[in-house]
Amino acid sequence: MECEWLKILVVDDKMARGVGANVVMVVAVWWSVFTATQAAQQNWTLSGTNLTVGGAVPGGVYSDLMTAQYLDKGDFYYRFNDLEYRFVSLDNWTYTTQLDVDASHLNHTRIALVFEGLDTVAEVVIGSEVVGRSDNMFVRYVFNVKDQLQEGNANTLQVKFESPVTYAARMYDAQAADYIVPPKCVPSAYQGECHANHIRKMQASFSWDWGPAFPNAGIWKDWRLVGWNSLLVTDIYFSATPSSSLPTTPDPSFRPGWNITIKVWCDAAQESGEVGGSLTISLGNLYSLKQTITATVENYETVLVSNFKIEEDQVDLWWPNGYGNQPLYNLTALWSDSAETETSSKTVSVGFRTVELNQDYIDLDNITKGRHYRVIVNNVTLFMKGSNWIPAHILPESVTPEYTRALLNAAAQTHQNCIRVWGGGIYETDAFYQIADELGILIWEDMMFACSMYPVNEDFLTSVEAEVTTQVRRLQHHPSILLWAGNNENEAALRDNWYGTAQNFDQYKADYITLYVDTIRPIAMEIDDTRPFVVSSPSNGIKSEEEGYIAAHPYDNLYGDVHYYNYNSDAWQGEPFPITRFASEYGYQSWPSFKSMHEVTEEEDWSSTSPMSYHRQHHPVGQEELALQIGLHMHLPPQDGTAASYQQYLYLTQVHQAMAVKAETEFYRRWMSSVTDEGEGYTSGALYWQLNDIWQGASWASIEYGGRWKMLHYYAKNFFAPVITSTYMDTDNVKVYVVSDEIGDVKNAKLTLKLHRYDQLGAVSSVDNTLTVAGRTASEAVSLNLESDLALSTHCQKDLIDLVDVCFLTSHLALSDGSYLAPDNFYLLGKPKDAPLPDASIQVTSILGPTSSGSSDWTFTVMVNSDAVALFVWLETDVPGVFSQNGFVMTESQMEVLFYADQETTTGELQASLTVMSLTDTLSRVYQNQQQEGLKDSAIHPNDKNKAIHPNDIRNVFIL
Ligand code: BMA
Repeated sequence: MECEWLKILVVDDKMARGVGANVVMVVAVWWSVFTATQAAQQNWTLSGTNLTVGGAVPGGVYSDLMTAQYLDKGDFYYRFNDLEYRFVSLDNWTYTTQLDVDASHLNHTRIALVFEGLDTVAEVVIGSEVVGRSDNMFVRYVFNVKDQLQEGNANTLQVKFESPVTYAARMYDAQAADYIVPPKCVPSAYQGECHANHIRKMQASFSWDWGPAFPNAGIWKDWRLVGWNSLLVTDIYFSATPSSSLPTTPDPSFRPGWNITIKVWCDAAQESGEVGGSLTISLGNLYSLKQTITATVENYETVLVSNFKIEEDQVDLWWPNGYGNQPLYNLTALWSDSAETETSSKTVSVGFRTVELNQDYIDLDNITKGRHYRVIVNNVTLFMKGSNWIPAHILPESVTPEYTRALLNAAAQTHQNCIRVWGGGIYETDAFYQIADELGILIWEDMMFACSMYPVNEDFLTSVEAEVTTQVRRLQHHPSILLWAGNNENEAALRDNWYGTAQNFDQYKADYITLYVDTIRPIAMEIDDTRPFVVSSPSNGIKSEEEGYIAAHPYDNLYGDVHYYNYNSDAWQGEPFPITRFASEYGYQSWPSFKSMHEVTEEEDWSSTSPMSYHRQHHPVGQEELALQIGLHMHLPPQDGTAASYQQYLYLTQVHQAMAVKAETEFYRRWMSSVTDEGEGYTSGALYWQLNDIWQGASWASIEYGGRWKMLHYYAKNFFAPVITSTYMDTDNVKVYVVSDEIGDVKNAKLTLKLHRYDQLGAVSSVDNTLTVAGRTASEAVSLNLESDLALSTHCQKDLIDLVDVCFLTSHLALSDGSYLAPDNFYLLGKPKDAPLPDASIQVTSILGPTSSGSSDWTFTVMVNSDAVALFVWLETDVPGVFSQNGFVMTESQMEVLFYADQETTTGELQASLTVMSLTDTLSRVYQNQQQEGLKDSAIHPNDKNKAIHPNDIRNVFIL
């Protein structure tokens, strides 16, 4: 046969959508049925009961029905549409297309349909013959179809999806005939579907405590029909070990040699036996070698191996964000058959770094003090600063690489160097990890198992084996991936009987070990021997393993990581947070801005107690906890159905969240380099829960759905800064810590602590200290007595108000030349609700720009003026972009803030929608309401000591 040489690009979703070009899979084969472009342009229909519409592949049923306007009640996230549209997930859906095949195509040894992802339970049919089945959203399926195809376009391909909800229920019932694998269902507050743990699908698609249920179906990743005679390159493994030890202090000029191992996984045209050909490996312009290889094929697969060395001084180290650059090198594996008539190749980008999760005893002379849980990159112990990632949309097809990049950029801009991909979502897109590689964000990668027990029948385990194989092979080469973790919270759930497993503990424990220890772990470690595997998060790490994988106290502060949530005590004042080795989850809820809520609500919804607010609050008693937390420090405005009071409520939730997570994160950073006599301390990481939102609702996120920064995200920019000051009260003493993640020491730094009165601009007194800021150390810089050192009673008298309610502190750390070494920080000695907070009048007095800065080509300088001290000053605009700071405290009459617009913007456009508010606005509202309601005589301004309590004041509801 005459050979037609078709060089085609078969690309992952990132490439298809035009993002960065580093991970490009190039398949040049003798013949291929569809190029990527053809595959993408192939027409599909989607059919359900009594309905046929156009289908998009890759895509999903919900989106197709929306495009076809069959879903006619508006946006997916509008009001109660998650319930309105739930019927979609209860139906079965079929995608259909016609495959046009030339006679010449049919001669190839193997012809296969390759699906990078099918969501989830489907039968793949050509004509009337079933060619394959899927039951796992995370598996790459390759179905042989040579015998089912015929010449011409009469090849009808159907992918028939069963409702994920009914399938999960069927599996649950079948399992329950033996014993129940709980939880039976999510809490009713989730408004979700049951039995997500019985289907290998995004667990959160059945609902979570921050998101809706949209159990989707569809061909959610790329697919192709391909014919070949030899090998197709599918994935590349990359291992680089330094040939000499790295220094423990980073030295940019140190560029060691590396021992490299490459493995190339291939799909073979034949089922078994030997295949001859050549493998060419090229690594940037550093290395290229063609080797002749005879590969042994088993079950249509083979792996090709190549070892080589990179000499010294050839490559730069890849560093996490904040510690250096992220050089990436293109690695290409090219297979050619012996006759050199058929080739297949793939290019990925790789980086040179080492990672270790160190669990040494902290004190070899006293091992009861426990073990470290610290991340060592390139031989340097680094504090992990970051957050937890959930899916960026409930429908994966709705997430663009641009949006992913915006979210990860926002993490990098706030000094985050580690993000945990949480186990109830998806193994993220290629674009996600590529962007993380580029930004230097280490990825703690959970396997997708969360908050449940899971079945361990043969079918389930077989499916999980394929899942782990698919995903670890796909992702292994990314320098950003720090570790694999088996599951989210299932060790703790089992130990603490979250789902009523105690009566049959031994059974569930055995199942747990079967799934994570005996099935997932060996596969992951066999494929990827370059990074650690931990069985669960939280866990005690090695200690959990020693205790048979279900530790007696999985939340032990002396071992492993901890998830910590407490909504009932006073987080602002540093309630007793755990002195853990690694805080991998902690957080507090808030609501998104009014601008976000406005998009999906109607006026009748604008109250914290409206049915809509409860509908979007999936965390049981979350609204009450939020009210309690706000009431501890501020005044909850009466919810009178007006936009203003609702807006103030939303704002207060964000203030509360920002302050609480600030206090907790500073606490963890303060414990970085010290330890108690019992061994608590040496905290090595703080990953707050959670970075991003899935929709507009109450959640722990610091970034709203759509990308708008909440106050917490602005605070993260400060509390994760490389060097911070952190103040707290230890009985009568004010302690100021300086925490530095910098590698080197900084001499002659000047720390200034200022005392301020709420009713007076400027400081009333201040204390200076000169110090050396030690690198990668947290230490107490000063300890001052409020009375003797800061003369509290001299400066902070006012009527009958407590001294600590009249004054507050700010801290400043500067270099000897006066420039800032750390962001300014503040510490409230008392509670704002008890403070004589003046009615500040805050104005934006000028907007200058735009100019070009490193952050944006449209950077504006916004001057904010106030006639009085103001807390939590909050700027908002409709123009997409971020401020240099927000939610700040004004102690001077003027503040300069930069605004970085995402798009071309004029001063007029920015000015038109720019608003400013502060805590005073919520206080005066309480006051006004008291007056309106005839409480004038008894109602004193809430700033005054003898204030009356407003009927809606939270103090009437809760005993504090
Ligand atoms: C954690 C997570 C999630 C949850 C969050 C907030 O424990 O693992 O399951 O969304 O708490 O409740």
